[in-house]
Amino acid sequence: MSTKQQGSKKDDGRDFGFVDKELSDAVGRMTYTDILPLEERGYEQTKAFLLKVVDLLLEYLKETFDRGDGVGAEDDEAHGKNPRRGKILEFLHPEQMQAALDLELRDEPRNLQQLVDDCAVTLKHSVKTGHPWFFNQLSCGLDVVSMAGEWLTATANTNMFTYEIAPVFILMENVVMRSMRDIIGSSFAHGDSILAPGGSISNLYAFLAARHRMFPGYKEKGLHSIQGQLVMFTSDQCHYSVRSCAAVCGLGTDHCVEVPSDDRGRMIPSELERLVLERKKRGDIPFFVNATAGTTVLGAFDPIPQIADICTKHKMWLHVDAAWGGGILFSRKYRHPRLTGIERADSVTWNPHKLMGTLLQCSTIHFKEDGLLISCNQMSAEYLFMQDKLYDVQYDTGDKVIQCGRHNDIFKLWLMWRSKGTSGFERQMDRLMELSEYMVRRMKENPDKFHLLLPEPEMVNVSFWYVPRRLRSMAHGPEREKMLGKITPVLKGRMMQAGTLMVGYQPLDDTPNFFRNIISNPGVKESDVDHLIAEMDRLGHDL
Ligand code: ABU
Repeated sequence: MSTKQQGSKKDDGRDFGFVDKELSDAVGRMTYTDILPLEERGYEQTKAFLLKVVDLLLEYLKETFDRGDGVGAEDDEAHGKNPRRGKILEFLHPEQMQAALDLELRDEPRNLQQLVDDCAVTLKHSVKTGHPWFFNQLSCGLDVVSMAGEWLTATANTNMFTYEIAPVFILMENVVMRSMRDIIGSSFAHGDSILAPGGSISNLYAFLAARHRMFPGYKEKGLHSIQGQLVMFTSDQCHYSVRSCAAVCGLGTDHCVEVPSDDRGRMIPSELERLVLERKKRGDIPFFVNATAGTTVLGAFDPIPQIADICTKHKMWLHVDAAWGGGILFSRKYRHPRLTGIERADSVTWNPHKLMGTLLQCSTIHFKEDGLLISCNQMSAEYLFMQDKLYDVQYDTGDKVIQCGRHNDIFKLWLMWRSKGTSGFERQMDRLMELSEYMVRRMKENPDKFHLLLPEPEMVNVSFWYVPRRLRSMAHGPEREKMLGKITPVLKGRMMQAGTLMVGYQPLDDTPNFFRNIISNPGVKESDVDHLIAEMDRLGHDL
């Protein structure tokens, strides 16, 4: 009798890769009650089950790095070529995916073989974001050491709020945060930092600390303790989370003033000062400026020194959102002028899960002033943060944040940093930037097919239109841009159907849809950029 559950015509994942997915009949028929933790003598069957899952993960890993030309070649001899080789995804529309998958939850337990099949089918239909032809998001790639760290983290399964239950991880967090602050600059050496669930929440922590620094009464007394309208400033190219701070913290988005940017997407400092003075004249209280170091679409760096001068003059908090561009701090070659002046900031957001390639998610927020986080956010929950514990309770970092439970995002970063050393990160940043320069060069060699929005990007964001044959002789201008803007999503759709390339696109203000290519995967090579150039042309020349 089959160990598979009956009555389903859904995809069972058995054709995922060439790994043997069969548990022995006896183990396959078992359920969760036969393995740990319910069956304390169930180690052997637990191990058999988990090893099968690990086999699937390794198969997925192999596919992730397979350009269709070698990884897993031994499989070709034994089984014939895997049709998924060289593919990032096999696209299905939501209703097709729904029809293919059995996702329903039932009253009765499923057996272990079914769970292995569930894992196979999940991996089979996932997008391989670590594939070198996935250029779609800011976070691309799959660092194997960081992944090993995430496996360990999942197994250790602890919460980061107290030293009591996360002693090693809390100490690692201290070491890594101190190292990151040292890299930001010596003015941050005696500051404070914390990991947060994403860059948006990191920016929120900066906002909360800035308000607390200027209006410490807000914590107890709330909005009425501030006599006047608080106003924050950010460029019109900033990440939307900055506006979200204004919405969730009681300012309202009307009081998050968008400062115009120049034609490269950088905040114009004279415009910032004009808008600050305008708001002051109205009687408002300008208190917070966000400078972006690496905007999401164009990869622009706001001019921090000039913005810092204005903040000093008008006594405003300077936050640098380097969620995206922070990794460049490692690079002596590219750090200046992009991040020059960052040490003058009061707070800095920096996401290792973006340019540094740490596994999702890993986001950090750093403060120049120590003590602010705890003073701003501490609620002294008696059941968690007792002051009479047997160890030094300053290591119970959980009371510095507005969350209670905090995921362990540090081990995968610490292990990755150990593996590369600081110099390895510097090499990685330089390589990503050089590859992006290579891509720009290749596009400039094909000006009939590719039109760059920024001929000299500051970051690994390369923004461009692909030009199909019929529009190549047309002079570039608003009319052609409008037509290219319509073609862009169609070409993206073809990429996804083919499964051989993924590049993001978006409109930007009045500019119609264009592609934004990101090289943040350290596994990308020049030949992958050549693949992108050729594949876009193969899929799009007739549009
Ligand atoms: N938080 C910004 C991520 C956007 C992107 O990956 O494209």
